[in-house]
Amino acid sequence: MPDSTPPQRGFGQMDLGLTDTRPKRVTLSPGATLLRGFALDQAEELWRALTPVLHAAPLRRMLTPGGRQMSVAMTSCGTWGWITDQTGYRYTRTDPTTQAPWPTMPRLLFQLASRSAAAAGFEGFKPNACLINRYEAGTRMTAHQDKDEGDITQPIVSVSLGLPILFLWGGLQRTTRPHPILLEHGDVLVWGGKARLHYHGVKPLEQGVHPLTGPTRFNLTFRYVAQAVS
Ligand code: MD3
Ligand code: FE
Repeated sequence: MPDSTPPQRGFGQMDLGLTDTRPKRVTLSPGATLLRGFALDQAEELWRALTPVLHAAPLRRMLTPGGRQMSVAMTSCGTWGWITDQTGYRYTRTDPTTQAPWPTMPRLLFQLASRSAAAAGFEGFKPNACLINRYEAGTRMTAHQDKDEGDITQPIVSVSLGLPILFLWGGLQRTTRPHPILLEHGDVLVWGGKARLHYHGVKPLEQGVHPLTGPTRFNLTFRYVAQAVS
């Protein structure tokens, strides 16, 4: 006789009312897809892959064209890296800090970005730039558009690691009131089509400690840069 009694549940499976029932995939607006936890099972590997990149191209707080120091610390890997200084925003092939080419984009990162884009309907995404943003308590990013890539038909893929943050999703005009979206460790966002030129930013990071990243949040944004100078 087959035994139909359900298996005894250990504490490991006990439902304490904490089961995450939120949808794994959310369309925020046409072209913008949140893939909750898409990078979760690779988070530690991603973190390990970042270590040599951060060694070769140290995080730095750059100056905006207006002369203000950004609160986000940044660096890049891939063929192109995004920089800002008093002369403007642009992508370069070399790191102005080390004057060396930006570190190679680790295969694991490239593949995650490409798989994420495909999962959101953008097949064949081949990012050639990865901007790495580090947030500490109080770090924020004011509303902006990403339009330095020279090809807005290509999506941008963003991967969140570490402490959670409130992302602010705006409209095509800076004045549209943004709506807040919680971004957590392992979440992936894909922005393409109509969403590609929406204004966006993040609220100041709240204090906390994450088991992988400590008191910080990292965000990786994968881009395809078509035309650039220097
Ligand atoms: C929507 N980074 O690096 S990620 C950025 O959390 C940037 O570090 C934020 O905005 C961060 O430029 C937000 C989500 C994101 C990234 C790029 C986008 C949303 C986007 C490009 C177009 C539209
Ligand atoms: Fe952005």
